[in-house]
Amino acid sequence: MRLVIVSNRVTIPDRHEKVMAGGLAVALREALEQRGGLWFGWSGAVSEGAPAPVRQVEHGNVTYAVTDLSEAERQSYYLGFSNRALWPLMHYRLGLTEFQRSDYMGYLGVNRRFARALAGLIKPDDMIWIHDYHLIPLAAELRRRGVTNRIGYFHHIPWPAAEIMGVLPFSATLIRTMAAYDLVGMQTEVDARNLIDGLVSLCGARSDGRRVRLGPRETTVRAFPIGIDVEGFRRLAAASARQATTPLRATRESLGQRKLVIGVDRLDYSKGIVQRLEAFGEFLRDHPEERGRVSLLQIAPPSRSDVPEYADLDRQSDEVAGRLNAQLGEFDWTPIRVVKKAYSRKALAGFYRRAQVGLVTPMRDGMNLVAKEYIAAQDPADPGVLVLSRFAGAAQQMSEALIVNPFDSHEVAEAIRTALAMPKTERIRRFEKLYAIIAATDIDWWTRQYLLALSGEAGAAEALAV
Ligand code: ADQ
Repeated sequence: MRLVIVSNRVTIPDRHEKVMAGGLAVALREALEQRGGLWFGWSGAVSEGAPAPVRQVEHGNVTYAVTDLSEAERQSYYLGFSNRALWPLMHYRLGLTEFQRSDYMGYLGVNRRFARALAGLIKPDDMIWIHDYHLIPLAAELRRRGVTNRIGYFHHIPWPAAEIMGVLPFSATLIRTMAAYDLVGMQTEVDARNLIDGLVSLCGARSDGRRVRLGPRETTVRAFPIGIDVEGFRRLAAASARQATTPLRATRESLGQRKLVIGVDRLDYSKGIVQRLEAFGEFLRDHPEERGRVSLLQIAPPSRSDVPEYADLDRQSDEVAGRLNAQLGEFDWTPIRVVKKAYSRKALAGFYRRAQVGLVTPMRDGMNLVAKEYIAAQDPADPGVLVLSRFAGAAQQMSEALIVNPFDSHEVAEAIRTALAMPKTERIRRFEKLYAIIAATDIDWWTRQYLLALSGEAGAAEALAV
């Protein structure tokens, strides 16, 4: 069966591309290249003159089919409903959730247009795999056009409790469209349960464990925790440590013997970057003996800069880092370095490996691939320690990390101290367990599991579960 992937953004690879931020893009490209197929979605460009045509580009065994959005569509579907309503709501940030009826109409309009374009590209036995919150109603729109193929959906971000989802106007109408899928994949069991509860309590569905019946259709809702290419990333990190690429060598030279704590995130309020900087400041204030001995490197490339809440965060993170550096720094020591740019996978792997502590403290996160990348990049003979938010989906699997509540800056500060002081034997013990779990549930495992379940071989998929 040919695989058709649909996601909001499609980046057609070019030979010179070195830098790629965004967990979704990284994970999917790897999956599709292994199998071949079609990848459909927004080109990332804006053009007027509706409806925008679909352009197709062949690249290896993958066909990329992309369409532009009009500026009005970008505003309503992408910036408005997806990123100012669904994103904050699904990350439990009710105070940041901005609902506009016209944005919702734009969101439905783009999903309808995508369905129309996609229906013409689908072959009878294609298996369709749709990704993420931008495209929730896409399967319902495809079904309306008579598409009977197996259609799956994977939700990369948290799915909140029904009480939270119920805040969204039209939530029942939107959630109901989930029943058009044969399989819905969530990052964690909690997310899966929340969706089932929502379908039952807001839409009147009936459920029997993982299966939900709404009208004539039956949908399976299950957790498939996403993984990374662990072995590939481990090799990159080892090579990066040997070769000392330019940014890495410069970091080494500028740090000297100092220890390094690292944070790597898109600049997004869900990632808890400002809270993390404050917690690091608290750690230095509470433990003055550590001053001058350790620095925090926060790598945070800006994203969604034309959403006002992101521009605020950009300013706020500069202010907090500047204030803490001014209060705590010395002429020859800068406590916090914030670098707002993207790096190659190899440079990133090298940074992780050089860092004694990986600080992954989102306020809420679907999974968080950085937690897994940090572990994959460690030197097994002298590994660093992962400090991980209990509100990242990754915490469900990675219980040997130091698990913290990111809302409690004192707890995070103490975890940094514990991590820096942890004896090597304990570091190795924790690392080995963490590495084993991320290696057993890597990106190959994830795609295999999901596609087995979507193709109807659910029994086989269950047998693979760990
Ligand atoms: P994201 O919110 O983008 O993904 P995450 O899972 O952490 O979050 O993935 C970020 C990716 O971007 C990582 O692979 C990281 O290496 C890369 N990246 C970040 N900063 C970078 C930089 N400066 N230079 C280069 N690369 C950088 C969403 C959900 C997550 C979920 C993923 C996958 O929000 O919860 O884990 O999808 O499902």
